[in-house]
Amino acid sequence: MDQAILVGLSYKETTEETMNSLIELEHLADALGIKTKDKVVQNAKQITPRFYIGSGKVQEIKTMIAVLDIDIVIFDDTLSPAQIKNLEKELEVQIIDRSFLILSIFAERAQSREAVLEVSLAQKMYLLPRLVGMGNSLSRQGGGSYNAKGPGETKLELDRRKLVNEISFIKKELEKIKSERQISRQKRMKNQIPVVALVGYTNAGKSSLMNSLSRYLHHDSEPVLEKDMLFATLDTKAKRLQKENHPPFILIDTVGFVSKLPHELIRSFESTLSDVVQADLLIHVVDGAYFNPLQIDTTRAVLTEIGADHIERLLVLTKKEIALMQPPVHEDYIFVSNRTNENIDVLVDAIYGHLYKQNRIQLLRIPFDQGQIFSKIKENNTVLETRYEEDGTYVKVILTPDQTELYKNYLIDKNNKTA
Ligand SMILES: Nc1nc2c(ncn2[C@@H]2O[C@H](COP(=O)(O)OP(=O)(O)OP(=O)(O)O)[C@@H](O)[C@H]2O)c(=O)[nH]1
Ligand SMILES: [Mg+2]
Repeated sequence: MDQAILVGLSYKETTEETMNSLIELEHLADALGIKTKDKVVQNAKQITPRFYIGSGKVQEIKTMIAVLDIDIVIFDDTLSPAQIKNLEKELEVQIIDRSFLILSIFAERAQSREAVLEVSLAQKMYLLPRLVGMGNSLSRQGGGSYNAKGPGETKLELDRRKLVNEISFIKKELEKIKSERQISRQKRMKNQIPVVALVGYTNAGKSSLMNSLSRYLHHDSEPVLEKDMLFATLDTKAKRLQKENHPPFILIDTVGFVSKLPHELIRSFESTLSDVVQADLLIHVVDGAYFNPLQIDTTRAVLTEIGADHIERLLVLTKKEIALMQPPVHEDYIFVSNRTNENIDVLVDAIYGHLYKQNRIQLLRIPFDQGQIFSKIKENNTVLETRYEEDGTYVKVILTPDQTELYKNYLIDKNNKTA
């Protein structure tokens, strides 16, 4: 097992914030099987260009490396290629930064072809600007089959060109997958089934919530993977759920967020995250037992970055049955347990409330020879009252605006009442 020292520089944030960030970094390292032996925080007014931290601190870390038998030093922020090189030379151990760590976890977890491509794209985009001055360390990771060496070309130029080619190849492959995704989304739109996406910090309980909603709504599909692990979910899973006598909705589970998520990742996960951007409603899932308000802020920041901040949001806290107190959240939320199913019913009602705010109670008259219309309405809507008369079946039912348009020929009561 590799042993590491974690290093944070506190210059924009408080020492406490930097320390919290290092605790999270420890979890990230742990996810890769790297053991944290110690954490170092330096308070400074600015970054030291040569080593990122001050040279006195570098010497201190050098001593710790010898004493603690350290293999890796992990920095909480993104280092420049030159800083990595200088630190490597001075400390004689592997130097990595937070982005590299997160990218490595994603690479380890990726399973589907799409996720593998997305992660690989992010890693290559991360590497590209770091090629300069990293000739040596890159050749460790490169090793492709390019032998068409032009005259006078250096290894570096070749590596660079190879990387650029690979990046454009992966982008094209992802485009293809994206267009298939677009088609299935169009199909969904055509059926006008609203989409609800689960978003939130990694390990908050999104996949577990998808499973408890599926259980509650008697959806007999395979449960999705829920696991006490950072970034358990990398692929998008969609399920069509429906409460009895209610219209269906599509529920989407996708990748979790973390603070300082590398931009390369956000960019390469664009097509996966586009499901989130297209959703009609977001369920922002927050860990209610190990509550940390920073995780709410982080999720919001990522949502803004991917352009999903305009979508309506429902705040849901999980792990109610083990929470020791009511978390200090200054807005409305639903506190659920995926273990005991407490308040899952409340959440379902809230989802319907949000999706169908514009629903109205309508009175329809359906002629007897149109039985199939009546069956369809019964299947997808809340029927409040049914009366059989000479000229047909009278149905009092809650309709969406689209359905009202669809059934306008059967409408009796033109004065809409709010559902
Ligand atoms: N006690 C308790 N544990 C829960 C609850 N909800 C989720 N968990 C646990 O929390 C851990 C993380 O749950 P996941 O559903 O995998 O979390 P996620 O948000 O999908 O995480 P990523 O896919 O990694 O982003 C798992 O060990 C779950 O069993 C809950 O209501 N109560
Ligand atoms: Mg998950």
